[in-house]
Amino acid sequence: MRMIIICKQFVLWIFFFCCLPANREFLMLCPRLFLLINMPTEQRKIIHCDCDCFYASVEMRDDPSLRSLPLAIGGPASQRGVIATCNYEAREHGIHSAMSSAHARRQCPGLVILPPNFDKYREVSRQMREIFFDYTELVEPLSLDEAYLDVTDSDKCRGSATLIAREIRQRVKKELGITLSTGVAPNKFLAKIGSDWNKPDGETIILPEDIDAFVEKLPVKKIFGVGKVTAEKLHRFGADSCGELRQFSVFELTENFGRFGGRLYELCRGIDSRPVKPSQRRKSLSVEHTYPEDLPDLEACLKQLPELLIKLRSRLRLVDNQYLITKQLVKMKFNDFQSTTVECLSRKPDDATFRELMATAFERGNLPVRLLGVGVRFVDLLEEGKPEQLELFEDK
Ligand code: TTP
Ligand code: MG
Ligand code: MG
Repeated sequence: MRMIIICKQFVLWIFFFCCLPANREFLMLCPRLFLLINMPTEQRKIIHCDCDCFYASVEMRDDPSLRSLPLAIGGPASQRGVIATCNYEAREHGIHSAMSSAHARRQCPGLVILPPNFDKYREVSRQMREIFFDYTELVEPLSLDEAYLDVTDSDKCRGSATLIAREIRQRVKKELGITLSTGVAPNKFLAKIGSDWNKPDGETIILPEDIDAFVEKLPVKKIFGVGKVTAEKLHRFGADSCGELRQFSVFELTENFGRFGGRLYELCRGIDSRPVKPSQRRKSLSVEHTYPEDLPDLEACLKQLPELLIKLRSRLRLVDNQYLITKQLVKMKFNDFQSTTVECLSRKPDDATFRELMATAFERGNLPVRLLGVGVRFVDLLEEGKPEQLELFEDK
């Protein structure tokens, strides 16, 4: 099947190049050919996830008294600082990213400005990626707070991208204490627009049959790569919406916008064939649980271990066989919010060692426990270039 598709693309490209110099008018009359060539060969299911006011959300989670206040994260107003982000409360006062802190303070005198804590944001980002990896290995992070997921072949949530996105939002809220918005669509372009469409804590689902109507009304400014200058140029052309942009041929657009013209021609029709490119593969896999009531002692923690290990095993079975386990670990967060991770070298993680690691972790804090995690670290055999079977651990 894949061979047939590749051959189809190949034949179409040859045809396209033969026609190009000889008969431009032919292709002008035949724009469908251009689309046919650039059309993705299979129907994809892409989810774009983006956290809501990310840095501010993490700070509000750790200090809920900030929730009702206009809050910004950035450099101090007294030292020519700049706002990195702000919560939605502050946005109502006109505060936004990249604004000078001094200006923001003048505009909203009650604004609380906190310095960023990048270590904390990186940790939340890592935990969020672990959640994404439970649904697919095809995760392409774009920044700390956003990523594309290709869930075309995922059998989680009965294979429904809509349900996967919903479950991810629920899990991020419950396990990490922050909200995120998602866009579900057949391609990256539309999924990214979708995640921004109903922010905060929102979802947008764009089904293949809805693409045409959705994109037609979309302002050209929403197309990535269309900045102020291009938007003004397009406005002079009489194209403020994607629907209006469709009246121009691919040649008119490339003549006026260079290579980007071809992209514009596709995007204003909702076509984007870029694949999700996982830029980094997972380095660990863990299962964590925050308990509604603190676990008072080590015995109570050990009682939770079997359930955590069942979940860990089932997730390990889902990852492909190109990882080699090198370590096993236990994570513990105490009721004073201090957390600790204890790990040891291990090719075949076993329950007895998990119990020992848990005891060591508990001794470090000796306080009631609010979160427990168990996991493994990997060597990525694809990177090492020597595929080897993943070893699932056995009970001892
Ligand atoms: P964004 O996802 O662009 O913004 P956001 O998550 O704060 O808000 P939204 O709900 O609109 O998605 O960026 C993610 C983080 O990156 C943001 O929390 C802070 C940081 N950032 C900067 O440091 N400078 C900037 O100019 C922007 C836009 C973001
Ligand atoms: Mg964001
Ligand atoms: Mg973002």
